[in-house]
Amino acid sequence: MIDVHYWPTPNGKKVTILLEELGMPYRIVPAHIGRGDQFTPDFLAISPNNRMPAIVDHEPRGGGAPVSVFESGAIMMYLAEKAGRFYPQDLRGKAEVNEWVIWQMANQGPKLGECGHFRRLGDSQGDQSYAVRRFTDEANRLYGVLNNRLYDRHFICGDEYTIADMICYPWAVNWKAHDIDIAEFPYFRRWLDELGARPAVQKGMAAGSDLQMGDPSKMTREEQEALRKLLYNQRARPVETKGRTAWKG
Ligand SMILES: N[C@@H](CCC(=O)N[C@@H](CS)C(=O)NCC(=O)O)C(=O)O
Repeated sequence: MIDVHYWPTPNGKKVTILLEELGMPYRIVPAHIGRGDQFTPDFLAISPNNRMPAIVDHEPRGGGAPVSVFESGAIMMYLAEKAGRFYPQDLRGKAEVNEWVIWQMANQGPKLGECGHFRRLGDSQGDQSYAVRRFTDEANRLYGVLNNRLYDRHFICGDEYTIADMICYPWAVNWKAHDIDIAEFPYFRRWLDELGARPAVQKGMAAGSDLQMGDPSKMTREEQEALRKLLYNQRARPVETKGRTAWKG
């Protein structure tokens, strides 16, 4: 059984899509990021960057103690490797899938995340026009990278549907929020439609839809400000010393 520490965001849905595609049994453990669950000692022990998703595999290959993994890209690699599916293991095939998984983690996820953030912000924190333009241009560039890639390929890494496709899908699907004119990217659209028709993708995308952050427009000003601070004004945390022995060299 796999525990998925999860909140229904694009980064979380990458993992539930893969688990649904694999038909691997899993249990959602809600990590309510608007309430601060990501800062609890138990969560930080498996995900020291205070971000979900994270998994705990209670039946790792070869037995032994449970294995925890954080960072969605590492989770996708771990699960696909365990199942022996959606992740070619030959030298060339693996290098190519790795490239696109890392592309997603280092480019598509962070840049589209910032694009959405600044576009949603409005002017409550001052003029954001430079940031909005910067990240909307980056979003456009990145949709173009996928569109170009999919011109002469069925899937991102060729004929085979892999974790590279699954990891890109939950971010790509939000193209409207990134001010993308989808007509500009027909090869990307063909891929998006094909993935969106897969029952496992639909189930993975719907996972945890009963988990609700709460509508910010229905919150008091104090509640809105507390949520903003919790998520958007994070600073370094003091080193946790309880139960740990300092490295002496
Ligand atoms: N690179 C990480 C990013 C994960 C991430 O940003 N998770 C967000 C939700 S989508 C989160 O946990 N946020 C909590 C916080 O900001 O404190 C991954 O792909 O796993």
